[in-house]
Formats: sequence, structure tokens, C-alpha cells
Amino acid sequence: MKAAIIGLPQSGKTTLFQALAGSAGGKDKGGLTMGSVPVPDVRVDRLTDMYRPKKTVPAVLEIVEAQAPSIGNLEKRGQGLDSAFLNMVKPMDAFLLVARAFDGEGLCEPARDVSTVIDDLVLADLMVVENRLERMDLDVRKGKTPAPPEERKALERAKELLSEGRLVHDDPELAVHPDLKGYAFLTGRPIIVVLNVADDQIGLDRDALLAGANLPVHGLPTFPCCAKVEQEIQDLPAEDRGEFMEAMGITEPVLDVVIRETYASLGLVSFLTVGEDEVRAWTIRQGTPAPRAAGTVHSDMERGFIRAEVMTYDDLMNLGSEAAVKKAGKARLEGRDYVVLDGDVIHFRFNV
Ligand SMILES: Nc1nc2c(ncn2[C@@H]2O[C@H](COP(=O)(O)OP(=O)(O)OP(=O)(O)O)[C@@H](O)[C@H]2O)c(=O)[nH]1
Ligand SMILES: [Mg+2]
Repeated sequence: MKAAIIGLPQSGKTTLFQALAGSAGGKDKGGLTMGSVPVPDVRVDRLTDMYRPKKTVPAVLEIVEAQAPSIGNLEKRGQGLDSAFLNMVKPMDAFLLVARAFDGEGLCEPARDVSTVIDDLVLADLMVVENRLERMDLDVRKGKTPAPPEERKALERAKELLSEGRLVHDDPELAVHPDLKGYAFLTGRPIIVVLNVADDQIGLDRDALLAGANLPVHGLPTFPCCAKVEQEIQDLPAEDRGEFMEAMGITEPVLDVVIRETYASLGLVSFLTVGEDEVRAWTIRQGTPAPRAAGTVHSDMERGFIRAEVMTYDDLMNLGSEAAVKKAGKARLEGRDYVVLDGDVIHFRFNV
């Protein structure tokens, strides 16, 4: 899973990055800050205690700070987003849009900042759609084979939405339309808005903070955090973090919130594999059938899939061992049509 941190200059993108990945967590690659963050998962910790494996591998969230000098830059308005930004965000599954709600350079207007960024994403998609539709018209005039009518219809629907300043993601059918997949629309991906508040606003009522900022985020998941303090917490030794958070009135580290919101927006769940060698969490889309889930572990497992031996994490914890789960008749053998659920502990049987 990959997420890009975006936002206006000086909104706190680097600070949020460090709050998630730790100050040492970022690798600079061609001016890009990027890093991998292990996804906190208490199930992985408890399974590790149970199996004492040689290795524990959590799921990871890959994040980049995506600089877009042209975002919100009035002089560059209408030229679209720069190609470096577009290339960087192409492989990303979701956006974390940081809006500055603390005093800094310029006015503190998070609502305006959020619309500026969203408008730029919308505009970038609209330019793609319009170019493509124009090219389709040109092809028709030249007597070339016309594009499939479904694709054209979907593009026209996208154009309609985007022209109203709305997101491709607002139309669930369009967001997953097979003919639009190749366009990789920016606004076809979840955007999670992070209201980056001042230190003295920590612990204030979350709904009141959000209502006060009055963000134009119809339906987008949104949460407040103080990136600077979160970053300071992340820099503390792990054993000191709890106490500091409590003193500050922070109930949950921002990483946990980000993970929860991205998993929910993308419809992600985790299943687990266990053994003496390795305890590991795997991230899949909700609704993934067992063979495809097996394929995330190894392509041979998908190709040679026979069955999945499935227990729930809760049964395993409550009963204390795999043997006990089996004895209680709670281990299931599932076939190709089985849809893997969050918290399934799975042994794949395969043959290649
Ligand atoms: N008070 C306060 N200051 C913050 C917070 N987050 C970031 N800052 C400060 O705001 C300034 C900009 O933060 P950065 O994280 O560098 O912002 P950025 O979006 O990465 O900036 P650019 O990469 O230059 O666009 C720094 O001085 C931070 O210390 C916050 O939550 N509260
Ligand atoms: Mg930065």
C-alpha cells in the first residue's frame, strides 16, 4: 500500500512524514522523501509471542512526500500539475492531503488550502479527459476505428463530474470502471484530509475542530492532528511515548489513525500467516478470493492453489494453539471461492 503526502508548501508535509516514519525513516531519492512504515498490528505482536518465529514481518505502508511547486501557484494555473509530481504520484494508492491550521507564513486558511489542492487535482484529471476526448474526435474525423463506446461514455461522465469540481471517486462505478483504469485518475483515489493544527489545539474536541475549519471536503475522511508534536513523540524512545502522549492529551498516535483511514478508504483487510519461521501480515482488498490472496504470498501458491486451511485469529487466541482450534472443529478447509476475511490465519496448500 502506497500513500503520497500532498499539500501546499509549508503545510507540514515533511513533519507529518516524520511523525509517521520517524525522522530517520526517510530516504532521499532524487529530492524525494520516501520511506516504509511498518503497520502497527497487535495481532502480529501476539502471534509472535505465540509462535516465537525466527522472523516477524508486519504489513508496510509506503509513503512519499510529493512536492508540487505548481500546486496552488497562481502563475502556473491552467498549465496543470508538473510532470515530476504526476510521475511520482502515479503508483500511489491514496493521498494524505495536509492542510495548515496553525499560524505560519501567510494566512491560516485551511478550507481555502484544501480546495486549492483538490481543484488542482481535478483540473489535472479534467485535462487528461479533455485531451483524450479530443483525440477520439480527431480519430473519428480521420476515419480511424473509433474507441469503444463504453470508454467514451465513461470519459464523458468523468468530464461532467470534474467540470463541476467533483472527484472521479465521487462516482463509485466510475472509480472502478475497467475502461478508465489506464487513465489512473488522481481524483479516482481516496483522499484523506489531515487538518494540521497548532500545539495548543491538541486534545480539543475533534468534531469541533473540524467544524471550526469548515473544510470543503464533502464526504472525504478527515481528521485533525498536530504533526509537530506527533513527530516529537515518534522521536522518543518507544517506552516513553505513552506517558508523553497522555500528558499531551493524545489518545492515539497519528500513524494508527492514518492506517485505519487508509485501510477503510481503500477497502483493505489483513490476513496472517504463521509458523516457526515467520509470522507475517498481508494486506489485500476486501473481497479477495483465497487463490488471489495466496498469490500475494507467492505466485506459485496461486498457480498451484489446492485449499486454504483457515482459522480466525480470535479462535486461535481464545483456544491457545492450532491443535486446540482443530480439536474444537474450528479450523476450516476452504476452496477457490472462499473470500478471505480480516484476521484470517491461513495455511495455503498448493502443488506446483
Ligand atoms: N505549530 C505547528 N507548526 C508546525 C506543525 N507542522 C509543521 N509545522 C512547522 O511548519 C513549518 C513547515 O513544516 P514542513 O513539515 O517542513 O512543511 P512542508 O509542507 O514539508 O514544507 P515544504 O516541503 O517546504 O513545502 C516547519 O517550521 C514546521 O516546524 C504543527 O503541527 N504545528
Ligand atoms: Mg517538506
